[in-house]
Formats: sequence, structure tokens, C-alpha cells
Amino acid sequence: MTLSRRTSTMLAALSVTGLILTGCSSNEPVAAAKESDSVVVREQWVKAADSGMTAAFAELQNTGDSDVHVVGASSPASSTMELHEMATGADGAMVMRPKEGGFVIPAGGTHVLAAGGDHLMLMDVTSPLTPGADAEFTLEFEDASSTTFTAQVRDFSGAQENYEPGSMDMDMDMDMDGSATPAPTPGG
Ligand SMILES: [Cu+2]
Repeated sequence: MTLSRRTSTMLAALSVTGLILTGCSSNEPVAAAKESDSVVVREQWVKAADSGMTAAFAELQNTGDSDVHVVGASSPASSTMELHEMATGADGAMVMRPKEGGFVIPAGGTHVLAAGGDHLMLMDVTSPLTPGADAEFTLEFEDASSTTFTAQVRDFSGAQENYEPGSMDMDMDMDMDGSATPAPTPGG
């Protein structure tokens, strides 16, 4: 009897404490931590390109206690951007394609964006990205917070990944770019 009374007293005390804590946190003027608060971007760079598609890379560190989800990216350097991953295509070759659900930066960990792996895809470069210049990027997170960083443009011959056939008809654009090159003037 004494034991059960003590137990119920303890439970009552616990639930009161719980109520107080709940009331406290919901009225707390300081909002819950934003995903952007936990993200540190380093080693960021973007592959030089005059037009068309190119890719940006970085190490995304999460200093927080919960996973951070990158759901989008943007840059004044490109009219559209996608979050890409590398995958094995139907013919066994590596292709890149939009990563479903975006990137996850694990709690206390780092998600590396690198040539041959996940990357930020600039789908349509609007003005030439020349080596040594800087480009602004914004990462958008699942909770609608965002973080902006500056990446240096670098000359790089790697990361010539193919776009997964069917995702988008990018090859056509490339061919059109090639044929648009003016023919040499005869007799110069
Ligand atoms: Cu890509």
C-alpha cells in the first residue's frame, strides 16, 4: 500500500513536471534550432563552364544532433539546379540523375559532394563561370531554412558524367550548342 502510494505520488509528480516542461518549451520565445544552424560548408568549388551544365561540390558538415535534409539548391549562375547522385544505368554504365528526397547530412557527420558521387547540378549556366571567379550558392533545407556559400570556380577535366537517358533530353541541347558554332569563313 505504501509502495503503491509512493509510486502514484511519483507518477503524479512526473506528469506535473512533464506538463511544466511542455508548457515551457511551447511558450519559449527562442524557436527550435533551424537545420541551417547546424550546417558548415567547406571545400566548396564549382567546375568552370561557359554554358550548359556543370557541377558544384562541397563537404557538408552537420554539427547538430539530428539529421539535416538538403531538399534544394539554387545559384544566380544557373537558371535551374538539381541535387544529383551517381547510379548504375540500365547498360551498367554510371549515370547521374536527380536524387530522390535530396541529400541527408547525418547528425554529427559529413555528407561529401564530390566528382563521381552526389553533387549540385547547374542545369543551365546563365553567364560563363571562369576559373578563379566566385559563384554564390544557396542550399535549401527541409524546414525551409537555407544557407548561402561562395564557391570558387575551378578548371577541372573530370566529372564528365552522363545524364541518365530519359530523365531529360540534355544530349540534344549539347548537339545544338555544337552546331551553333559559326563555320570558318571560306578563303579567310
Ligand atoms: Cu549531375
